[in-house]
Amino acid sequence: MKIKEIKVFVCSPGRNFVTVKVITDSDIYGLGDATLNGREIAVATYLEEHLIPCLIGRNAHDIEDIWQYLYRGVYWRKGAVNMAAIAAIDMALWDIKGKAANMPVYQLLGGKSRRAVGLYAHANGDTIENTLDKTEELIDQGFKAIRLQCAVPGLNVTYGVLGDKADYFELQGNRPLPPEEEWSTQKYFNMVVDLFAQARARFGNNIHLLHDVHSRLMPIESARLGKLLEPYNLLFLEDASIAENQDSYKVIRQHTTTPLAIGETYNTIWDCKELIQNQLIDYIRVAATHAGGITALRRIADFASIHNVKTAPHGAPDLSPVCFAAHMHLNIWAPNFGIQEFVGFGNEHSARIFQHTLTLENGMVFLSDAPGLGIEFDEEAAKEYPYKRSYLPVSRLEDGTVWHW
Ligand code: CS2
Ligand code: MG
Repeated sequence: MKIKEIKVFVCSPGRNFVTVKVITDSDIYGLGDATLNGREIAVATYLEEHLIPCLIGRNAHDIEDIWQYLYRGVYWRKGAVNMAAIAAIDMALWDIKGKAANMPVYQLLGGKSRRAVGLYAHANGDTIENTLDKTEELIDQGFKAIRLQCAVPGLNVTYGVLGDKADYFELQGNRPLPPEEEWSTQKYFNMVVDLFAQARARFGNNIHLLHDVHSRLMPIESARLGKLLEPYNLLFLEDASIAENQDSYKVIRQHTTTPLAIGETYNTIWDCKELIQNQLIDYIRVAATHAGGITALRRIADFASIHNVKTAPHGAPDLSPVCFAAHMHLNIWAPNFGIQEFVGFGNEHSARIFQHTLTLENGMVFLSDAPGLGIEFDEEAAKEYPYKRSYLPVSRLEDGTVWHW
């Protein structure tokens, strides 16, 4: 079964998505997600100019050889653009193999380890009260794990809290350039411990709570936050500090028993190797789209498993429904699966483009037995939503210093 053609689509049904369609000479095709938020066109061009010409005529069944050819066979390894492109091809080839075998991808990985996939939902609010009201709504909908994020009083904007803006396009106005957001660690500490104290007082201990720091703290500050949050029993604290220097997590780890999660920006196993093998984290959050596809995530999951680290794939709205479908197959299989981030199945516009076969019930996702990834892409509908330039915000301290995020 030879690869006949590969098409790349960039569409924007509320967010920009880069979708790859690998078509074979037996007319079975597969879909992959190559979305890199704020750098979408770089990946699309990289695919079209550099990768696709090398793939036409290859056997679509050779998933491993094609992965190695694109990763090891190329002098320039790793990198966000490169790995997103490899990931999309890899996902599409798994989709094709599943369709050819008439089996869902999770069967090819080894079958189900569980009935359904547990999720955590997001409660984002302008005030603590408002965040907790949203938490209550999610609990009423059946979610058993919720990530709480609240605007920091005294700062102009807090990431993830859009105020009166409908989305990031509206936040950027007619001037699509990176919005800037202030950060103050002191002001954040004044709010965040109170948020979790009030959440536990209101909801008790039968609900999982999580929090994303977006890497804004220095390691010793993360250690302090982890200690202060211990009484509120978080499922995990995400991206407490940057771990480009993976050793810095030792500082956090030696001070607190609050479980730690990281990985949504990682491109390869090498970005988290020391974190995992030294058991400095509890959850690895790599995404199939950004860390090299299903082939790479399966390898990271197995490596994590022998070090008691669970998987918790990134599930933000800038990963397309194709990536979400790929995560569901990995999650239902991985013996060391922890939890999946979930922000809904997308808006009415993206639902016209992507049709999935998943069902949501009581805070869990159930997979169908549709062959491959179980997702369809409507090329004609996608054309109605052309690409719109968009950026993630940049973070600065109150004195103007560019800060981590
Ligand atoms: C966030 C993301 O979902 C998360 O955990 O960190 O919203 C992240 O900021 C975006 O995916 C960036 O592209
Ligand atoms: Mg995050």
